[in-house]
Amino acid sequence: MVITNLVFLGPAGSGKSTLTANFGAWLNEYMGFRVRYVNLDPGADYTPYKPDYDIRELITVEDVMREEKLGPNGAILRCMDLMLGSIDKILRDLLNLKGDFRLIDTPGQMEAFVLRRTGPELVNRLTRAENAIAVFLLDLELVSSLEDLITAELLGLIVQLKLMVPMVMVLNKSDILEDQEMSELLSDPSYLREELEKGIAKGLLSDVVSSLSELLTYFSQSARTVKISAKNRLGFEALYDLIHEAFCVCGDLT
Ligand SMILES: Nc1nc2c(ncn2[C@@H]2O[C@H](COP(=O)(O)OP(=O)(O)O)[C@@H](O)[C@H]2O)c(=O)[nH]1
Ligand SMILES: [Mg+2]
Repeated sequence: MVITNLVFLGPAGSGKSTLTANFGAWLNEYMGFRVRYVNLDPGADYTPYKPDYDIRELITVEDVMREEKLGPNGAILRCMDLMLGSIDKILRDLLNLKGDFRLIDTPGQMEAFVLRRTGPELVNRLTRAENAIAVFLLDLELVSSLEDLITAELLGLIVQLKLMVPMVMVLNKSDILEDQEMSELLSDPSYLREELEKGIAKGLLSDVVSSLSELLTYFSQSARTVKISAKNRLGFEALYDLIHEAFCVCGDLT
């Protein structure tokens, strides 16, 4: 049986570590899968799961700050470069973790991982050796307007572009989403398109947004989206189905 690599990505605080822990527990308890946990965040104070591989055994933001006299932002970037320098060893250690699922938690500061070389290089190598599916998280608490939604979807598009792997988009913290209209917009891409067109017709949205809506129409068809609560373990079956579907494109989930 082939192992499935799930790489959890998303802005700081979107719930990557919580989802890694709780989706992992769900895969194990309800589906009977053997789950291996990977922490790639050298800045994590705490992980809500017990890592089978922990980058902090190699590099920590705290050590780099002290040894290289850097602030937290400089140190996380330096850590990414150090990780790139050790990428062969990191990959070897990851591939040695056998099981059904490898859940890979990434740095809180997504841009440090995704926009620099480390993230794309690691995911690319993982794909060449086995497979990888990106699980991109968005914090629903931060999405309260059409503009927020467009920004969020574009961010997802950038992640997909940088990593070039199948992606599942997860709208997290659905337990605190109160806005019904936003909820409909999120779950129905054709409704989103209609609302965008109405806004454009009324002159509320700029030409830029009009062009972007074309792009997002394509994107919302190609990206798979699911609403979940990482904290309350809601929507995990739908998430599993989407992952399964995405995996069937790139591998063989049996
Ligand atoms: N209400 C709610 N809070 C959540 C959920 N998922 C994560 N959180 C909270 O959001 C904060 C950031 O979560 P964390 O997993 O550390 O985010 P990360 O930076 O992406 O790893 C923590 O306080 C979590 O308890 C959720 O589904 N619902
Ligand atoms: Mg985290």
